[in-house]
Amino acid sequence: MVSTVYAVTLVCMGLIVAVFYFVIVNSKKVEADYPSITKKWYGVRSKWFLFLLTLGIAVSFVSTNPFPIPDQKKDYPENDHQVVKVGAYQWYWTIAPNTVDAGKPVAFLVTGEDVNHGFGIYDENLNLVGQTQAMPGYTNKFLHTFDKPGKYKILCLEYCGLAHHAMITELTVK
Ligand SMILES: [Cu+2]
Repeated sequence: MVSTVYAVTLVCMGLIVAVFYFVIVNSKKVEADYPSITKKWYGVRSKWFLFLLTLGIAVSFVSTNPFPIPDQKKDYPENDHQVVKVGAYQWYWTIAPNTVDAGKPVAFLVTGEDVNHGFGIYDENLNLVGQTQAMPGYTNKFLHTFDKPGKYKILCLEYCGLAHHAMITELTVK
């Protein structure tokens, strides 16, 4: 048994020595070939890089969409909108007036009266139309023009305590 182990060990050591020998001998040969290999593959590499760069720019260009929210300064000239004052409380909204006209810009002046809330406007299918933070001590202005008349829902978008889920009110767009 012991002699078998010795024999196997010797054979394995021999194999390892053979592998090292093979690698050392052949590495000298590869070193000699190196300039021709690098010349060829550096060329391939720079072409591949240019290809990926072009592809990246093209994909970015095609997949970039315009920012979905209109420019709050440029697209809404000062004093040319309906003003809606919004207060967020635990756990209800004050919203005055709660009826606005479609097709005319609306400025929501939003503040939090106790803790942080999130003012979120949803359409009848509960798709988010727009949102801003309702923060104590700040009045955030959110400008939006409603295209379609209907009953819009106001939901709180920031967890604000026990009855956060019940902070729902309605905005009518005529
Ligand atoms: Cu809330």
